[in-house]
Amino acid sequence: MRLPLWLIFGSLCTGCPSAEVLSKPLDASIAEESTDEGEPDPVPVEDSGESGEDTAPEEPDVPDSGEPPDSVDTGSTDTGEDGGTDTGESAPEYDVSTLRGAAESSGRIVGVALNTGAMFSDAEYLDILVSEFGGFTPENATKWGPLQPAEGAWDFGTVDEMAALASREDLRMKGHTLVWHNQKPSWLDSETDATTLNGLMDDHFRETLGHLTTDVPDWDVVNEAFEWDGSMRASMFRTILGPDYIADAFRQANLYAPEARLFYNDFSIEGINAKSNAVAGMVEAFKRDDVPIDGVGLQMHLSHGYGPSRADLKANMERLGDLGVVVHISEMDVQIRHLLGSDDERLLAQAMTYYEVTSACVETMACEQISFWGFTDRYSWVDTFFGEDDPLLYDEDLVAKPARNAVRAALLGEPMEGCEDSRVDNGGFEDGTETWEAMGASLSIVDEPVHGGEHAAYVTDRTEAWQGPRQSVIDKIATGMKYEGRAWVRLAEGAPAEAKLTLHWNDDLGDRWWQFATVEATSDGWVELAGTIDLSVLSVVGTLTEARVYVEGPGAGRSMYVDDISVHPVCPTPPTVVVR
Ligand SMILES: [Ca+2]
Ligand SMILES: [Ca+2]
Repeated sequence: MRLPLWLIFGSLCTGCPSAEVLSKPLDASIAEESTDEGEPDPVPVEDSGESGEDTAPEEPDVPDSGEPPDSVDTGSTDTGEDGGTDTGESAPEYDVSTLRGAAESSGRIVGVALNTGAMFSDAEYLDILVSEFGGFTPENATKWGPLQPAEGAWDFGTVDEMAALASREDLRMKGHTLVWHNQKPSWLDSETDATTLNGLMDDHFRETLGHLTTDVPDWDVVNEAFEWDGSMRASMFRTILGPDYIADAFRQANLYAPEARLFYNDFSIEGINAKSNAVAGMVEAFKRDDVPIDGVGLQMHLSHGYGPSRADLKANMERLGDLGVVVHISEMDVQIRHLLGSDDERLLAQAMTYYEVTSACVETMACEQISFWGFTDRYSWVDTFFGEDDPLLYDEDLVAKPARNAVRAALLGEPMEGCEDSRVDNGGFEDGTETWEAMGASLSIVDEPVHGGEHAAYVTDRTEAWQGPRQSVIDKIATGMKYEGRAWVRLAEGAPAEAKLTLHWNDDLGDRWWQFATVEATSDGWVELAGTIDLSVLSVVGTLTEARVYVEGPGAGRSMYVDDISVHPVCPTPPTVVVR
């Protein structure tokens, strides 16, 4: 229940980059801090299990990966042709109980990062992966370092196994990534000569793309080449080869894999900002200059409460689509360790972020694929790099979380679950005064007047305006959530007076109150109190020790009736699914 320091600083800094800036230094800033380690691999699980050299497993009896099946090539989707629909009568039946089927029902792919260690050691993991997902991206195995650990020596053992898996299970495999400033082989680091580096890139592209050919129909060619302000990252490639290295890499990749679709991939280009403007500008220039680019991957490493809005995501994906490329959400995960409150509610908050992003995808013609950077909290780079977290769709016991069900619901255009129940119990006082207290006043139950049901609360012996029915919600709410609070009030007698619906909580700043609804109550009839509690991630500082909802009324001596108090989470609007 402690707020991380970076969040506190974030809250104080008006000019700070928010959202993803704080949340997502994934491949990027982390690695920057350890630049000279040959492999600042951000994905610990794989490495801890088996480090680069020994990843090549025994050869099980899998099909020869040199013989790619048709299914790997095309899967169920066609390439970014806007407007293409394939839901005619001949459309296959989709098992929409799985994420894969739910995605395929609108012509999309749902993918996942495939963890090398887990692939070879965790059968339960692999069972879920092949039933839930329609594609995968090797988490590390197709990066330059793991593929070519020594100059001129390629190790395709692991990726051949992966290609065989893709073939066997009809999964679309996406290579990641040919050029990146991280996880490149350490022997490359000392290179300073442009001609030599060009030659080494050419070798790597030729061997890698030539070996995998149609096993891997999609490739991230260049990863993370831009900075926040839209300038180019001063990687060794940019520094040695000059600004045209990205276009050259796409041309080279196209030379050796003319059938493959080629992607640019980056983080914090999800919404419209200086960095995504630079990427859009690059795509536009590539299209103009006939540089072969087919798609853009938005990594989407998010921290709940800091991500771009659904409308912002859509606008960005649509403009990329208008430039003639498909869009993949390529590495999504959602950190929640900074959320305070009930664990169930924290997982619901996370599910909402997954739901919003998935909704943005299915509402956008250009969005073809949504992939997650792993699917189970058992294996995630987030915990090691940021601290214990639960960023993915399944928990550590491989049980589906609300996030998984939210993704499925959004893929199908269905409402998300979990927002139906009020976070206060017995809000209609049908079970007497159970769960309620009156903060020093007297609380009793009447059957006349009532607003709903058969009973209402009657508050008497009031000596303070704030005395009214109160209930703790500390076990039921969390930061990062938005709630709609409602209550009905009626004065027992006398002139009209204000009534309020209030949230009280205690954190490191002490006792804090938020009167989120106010109304003029009368003795003539019931009036409604209604308001929104936007319990953003910055609302609470430090440790949350109390949280209570209560109704305030007129001054001392005056009595009031209260009924139908509710606090409901506000759920995202279901998407209108655009079929590709
Ligand atoms: Ca965890
Ligand atoms: Ca009632």
